Amino acid sequence: MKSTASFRAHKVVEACQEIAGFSDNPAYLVRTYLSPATRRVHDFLRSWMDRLGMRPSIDAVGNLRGLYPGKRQNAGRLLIGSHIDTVPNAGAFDGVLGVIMGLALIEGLEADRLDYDIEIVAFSEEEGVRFGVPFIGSRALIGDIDAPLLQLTDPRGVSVAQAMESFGLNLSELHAALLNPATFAFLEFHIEQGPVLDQLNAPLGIVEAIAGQSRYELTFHGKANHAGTTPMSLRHDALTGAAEWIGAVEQQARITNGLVATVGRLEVTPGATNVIPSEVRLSLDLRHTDDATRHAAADDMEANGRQIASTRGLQLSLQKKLDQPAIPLDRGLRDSLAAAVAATGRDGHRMNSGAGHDAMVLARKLPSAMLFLRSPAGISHHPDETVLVEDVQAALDAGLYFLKHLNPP
Ligand code: HGY
Ligand code: MN
Ligand code: MN
Ligand code: MN
Repeated sequence: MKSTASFRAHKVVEACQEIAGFSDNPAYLVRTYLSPATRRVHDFLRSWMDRLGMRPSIDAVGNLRGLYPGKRQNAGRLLIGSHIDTVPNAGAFDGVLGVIMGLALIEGLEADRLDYDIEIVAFSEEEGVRFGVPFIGSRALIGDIDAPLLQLTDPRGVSVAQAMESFGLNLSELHAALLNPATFAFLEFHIEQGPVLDQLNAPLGIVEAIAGQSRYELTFHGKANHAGTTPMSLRHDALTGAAEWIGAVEQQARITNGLVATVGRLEVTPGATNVIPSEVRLSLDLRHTDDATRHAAADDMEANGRQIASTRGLQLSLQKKLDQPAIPLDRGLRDSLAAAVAATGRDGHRMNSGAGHDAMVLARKLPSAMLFLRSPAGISHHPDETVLVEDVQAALDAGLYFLKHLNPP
């Protein structure tokens, strides 16, 4: 007979796997901001929240939120949550695990209702896939939704504001999406999405700081011409220019300690076998836990891009899409998480996060903490992304201990 804790851990994994079936594409898991599959996740979570008496509601940007009141008035509120959108060809646990963990912890309290309230939030957008900028969900809680963001358009030309309206959201209610003033902390459970815990054979990680991230869109402009008649010396090939630059970016990241650089998206125009590419649009994603290092690397890479472009008779245009500062998480909460992990007999590894998370947005306004669960084989943003049931159980045990020993300010 499985123990209640083990039963609950299995239920968390099964819930994430069931939600992974709610996709915008039948061939692989992808769920972007306010897509049709989002509603199915909302329905799944809403019925769970209803069973817990949490009166779920959807805020002005599509976050699903539910409140589990404490037994004392004015004892403050702890926010727990993560995101329910995904990257294309995603795994089943990135984001949604942090929402399900919150609900499972509330169930784990059983009769032990806490003094303070717990609010669970399923952030509607964190990855930035549909509109190119991340964290629309969590930014609404700190009042960081501005007109330029609402005017961004997706590849079909639909703006953020139009997407919200078609989803039935009411932008005039943006103020109501702000953090409740009684909220004293934010806690996000998340898979590590990297190899560190797996290599240490450690189940849990306490996140000290989250790396800053820069996102750019670059376009190399060249000249289309006939692939068969144009001598190599007379070409202005946008793709070979971009390729030279991408190789240099990789080389610079390899020699800069702690820097990671990724060109994840590349579009070639006109994209015909027998035409020299006239234009290449590509993305650049830079991460580092030190902002000055990240900014210096970005400046170097831009300068090198311009140099390559001018040598090859190309033009380079570059647009900064995101500059998210690195952010330390709350020392007190980190220590309480470490104590909770130790008290439940596991070792928690203190580490930084190379991935961005909603906690880095909330941490701008609120003491925030993250507990990582091991990513077997360090795989994420991929269908093979998974978690170990025993690590989910370890996180639930530590999470319950943390909740019961948390003293609101
Ligand atoms: O890109 C990231 O770091 C996160 O997975 N959104
Ligand atoms: Mn992700
Ligand atoms: Mn995530
Ligand atoms: Mn996150």
